[in-house]
Amino acid sequence: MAKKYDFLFKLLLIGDSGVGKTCLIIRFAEDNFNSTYISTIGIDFKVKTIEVDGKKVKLQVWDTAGQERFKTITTAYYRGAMGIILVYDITDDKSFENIQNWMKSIKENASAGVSRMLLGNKCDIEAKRKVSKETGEKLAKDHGIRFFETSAKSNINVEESFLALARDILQKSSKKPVKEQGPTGREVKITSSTEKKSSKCVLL
Ligand SMILES: Nc1nc2c(ncn2[C@@H]2O[C@H](COP(=O)(O)OP(=O)(O)OP(=O)(O)O)[C@@H](O)[C@H]2O)c(=O)[nH]1
Ligand SMILES: *[C@@H]1O[C@H](CO)[C@@H](O)[C@H](O)[C@H]1NC(C)=O
Ligand SMILES: *[C@@H]1O[C@H](CO)[C@@H](O)[C@H](O)[C@H]1NC(C)=O
Ligand SMILES: [Mg+2]
Repeated sequence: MAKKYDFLFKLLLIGDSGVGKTCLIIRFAEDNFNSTYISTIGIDFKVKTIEVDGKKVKLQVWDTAGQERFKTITTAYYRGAMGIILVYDITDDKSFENIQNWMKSIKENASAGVSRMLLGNKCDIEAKRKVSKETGEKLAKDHGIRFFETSAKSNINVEESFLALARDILQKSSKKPVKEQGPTGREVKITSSTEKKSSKCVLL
């Protein structure tokens, strides 16, 4: 039997409580959205296998609780991550200001070579926007990392952003295919049927 994947990457999502980390992961892994808010307790993960430049890449995506009381548990997972996705909510100034603190947490607790990416989520709610796209872009540029505005609800830039991060990690790690099976989970192979949704926050 052919091996199921060539690479296994561990990704981690961090950011304030309520910014939409869990919804982004559910949109990415299951292509679903449910507006009922169930705040994450501690840590959780989902897996999805995607194809990046002809390679099968299994992504193990760790979802962290944004609530302060879980900080000790969640920071313990930073070290094993190859990619860390920082998420804020474009309708919530405070969540954007806190990105600084999340960056500091990465510096203190993650591996030195970790790939980072910044996401401004909930870009479907333009009427309540507090953080301009330019402000988000500038912060990402200052840190030399990728930036996307996303919507887990309207499915904007979710797959695109995960794919971009996976590609960055793939290009960094090169030539280290995994030999054995990782933890079991749902394997979903996606084909590149990336249909572009027209929206103000689509980055071209
Ligand atoms: N309009 C809109 N609402 C969203 C979007 N993503 C998430 N939400 C809503 O925001 C709320 C919080 O989403 P979660 O994904 O649970 O937030 P979280 O970052 O995982 O929060 P914690 O688990 O507490 O850290 C829920 O009510 C979601 O329905 C989005 O893209 N657009
Ligand atoms: C959304 O999630 C809640 C809580 O799990 C559930 O009760 C509800 O039925 C879900 N809604 C839909 C449309 O699936
Ligand atoms: C994260 O970093 C802080 C500051 O260096 C340290 O006190 C804490 O123990 C670290 N946490 C983990 C889980 O390593
Ligand atoms: Mg959550």
